Amino acid sequence: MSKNVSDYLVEMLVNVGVKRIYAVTGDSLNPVNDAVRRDGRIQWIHVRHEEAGAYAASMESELSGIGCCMGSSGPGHVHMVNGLYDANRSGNSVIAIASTVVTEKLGLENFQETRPEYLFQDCSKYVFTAHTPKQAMNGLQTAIQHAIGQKGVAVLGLPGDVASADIEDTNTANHNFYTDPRVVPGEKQLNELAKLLNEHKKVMLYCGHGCRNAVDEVMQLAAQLNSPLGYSFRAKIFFERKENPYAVGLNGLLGNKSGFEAMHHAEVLVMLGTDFPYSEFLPVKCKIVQIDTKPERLGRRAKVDYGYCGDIKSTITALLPLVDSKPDKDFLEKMRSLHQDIEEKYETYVKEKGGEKLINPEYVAHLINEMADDDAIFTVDTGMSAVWAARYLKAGKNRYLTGSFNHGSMANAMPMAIGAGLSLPGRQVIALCGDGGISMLLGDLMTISQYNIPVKIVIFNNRSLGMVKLEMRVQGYMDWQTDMVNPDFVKLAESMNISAWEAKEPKNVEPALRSAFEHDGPAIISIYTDQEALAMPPTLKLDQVLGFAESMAKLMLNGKTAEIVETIKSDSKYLKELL
Ligand SMILES: Cc1ncc(C[n+]2csc(CCOP(=O)(O)OP(=O)(O)O)c2C)c(N)n1
Ligand SMILES: [Mg+2]
Repeated sequence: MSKNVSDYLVEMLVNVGVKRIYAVTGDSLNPVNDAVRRDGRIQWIHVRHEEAGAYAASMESELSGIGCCMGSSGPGHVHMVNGLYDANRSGNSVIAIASTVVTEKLGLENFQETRPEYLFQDCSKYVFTAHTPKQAMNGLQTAIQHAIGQKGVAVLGLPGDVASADIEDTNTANHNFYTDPRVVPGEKQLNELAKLLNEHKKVMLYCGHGCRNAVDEVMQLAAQLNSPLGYSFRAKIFFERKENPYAVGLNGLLGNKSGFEAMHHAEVLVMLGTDFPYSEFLPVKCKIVQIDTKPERLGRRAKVDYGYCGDIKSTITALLPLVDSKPDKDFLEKMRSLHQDIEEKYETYVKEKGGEKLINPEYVAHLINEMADDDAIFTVDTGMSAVWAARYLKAGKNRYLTGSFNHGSMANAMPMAIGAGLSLPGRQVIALCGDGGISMLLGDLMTISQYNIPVKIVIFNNRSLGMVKLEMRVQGYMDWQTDMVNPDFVKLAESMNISAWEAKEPKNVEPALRSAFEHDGPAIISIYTDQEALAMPPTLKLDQVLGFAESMAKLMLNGKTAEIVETIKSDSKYLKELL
């Protein structure tokens, strides 16, 4: 029987390990849908919005190595863009099929026509629109190699007539190759690095997601150097555990004093597998080493003195025999004690549980951390829930935590949970969502319902775009257009056949979370949190005070006395905490 391009496509996707396709079918995508159905080896997940599909595929890749999503002509594939940006920037291998109008109509501004090469240029490692069946096969071969080799998104534009065209054979391999090369700096560079570490007393390690497969090696290096060990948000889940005697926390916008101070008091800072974006939090006086598999990243955000290309596992393994042990624990102990103080301070927020509809979000995050499985997978939205996650979620035996940490998009946590729940069905999956975030892709709660994915969706229901509220105040703007009028999330969930709980008072939080976590199926927990909870690192408090003063001054200049009184009244709690 003859095979068409879509049959070959399915064959290659199966061979490279794709288990699910997240898509909304229609028009030019229907031949692919048909081939997937006839083949039967890949599950088609009918998402409600293609953006959610892209996030889910990205998460599937992050946890299991490869993900796939598809969108039909024009608007169907345009919807994938935001999720694909996130996947590409997170280093997740995602194959995206953008089906499009038939070849003879291309270039005429036809109904639903886009130009995928332009559209996906900035959110992919590779994008190509095939105009003939052979091009489609060759393009697919190289697209998949890009996705898995360069760890990012590859897009194939596929006109409907090409997707359904018969094809004999091609001159490409028609199957793909995972390559896992070991990358180690050269001997001269390793010796240079060892000498640097041996010559200085105070070394700090700062670890990023690139350390994911090298936790043991990083710990050995920290032990050998007695060095404080800080980490990025995306890497904290590998290192932030009570028993880790080197952990000093995060630095950066969501970080804390010990992570910051350890860097600034070190003589040598070693950045391992991190593309840490907050240059303003990095030191300039000490010697900085950066090691990354991607040489193009070296030195682009910090005053790096020594840049090396290498994967962290192999590089540390090669480095360890060259590095002398440092018995002096002075620097480490000072930084650890600072970290301890900060952890204790965070605990004090937890003890204040809040009031009616003013539940302390810190308390909620703390409970989630206490109650979650040792191998839970957390996904967090961009917004205040990311702050609470950064402060209160800790590593378990095999926990995992992710969010839109590079792209910074809202509404990521719930669709990421879909990908996590489907790709690793044995693991508990908990999404920490903002009410703003969940509202953006609300329709995909129906995907969770339809496929009965047992994820736990915790909504930090503060009835506002909380993070922006804070941001506007810090920047000296009037806080405006940040309030949210929300649906009753419990009723909404029930209408979707999802079990739901809510907590309006602190005493109900624990039972609501417990019931939801024990429930055998998807669950939503809406928690009425306090939108005034403070989140910025203490160093930014001054900025907040100044921001507030500036907005008051603007009002005074405009003679808006009533608004001044109103703002002071509504901000009284916030002001009390600041001053
Ligand atoms: C798609 C998108 N739109 C807008 C923003 C800007 N933004 C960042 S956080 C945020 C507020 C998030 O509100 P919510 O989800 O309710 O979380 P909260 O901060 O209240 O916990 C906004 C609007 C963004 N990051 N992404
Ligand atoms: Mg909110």
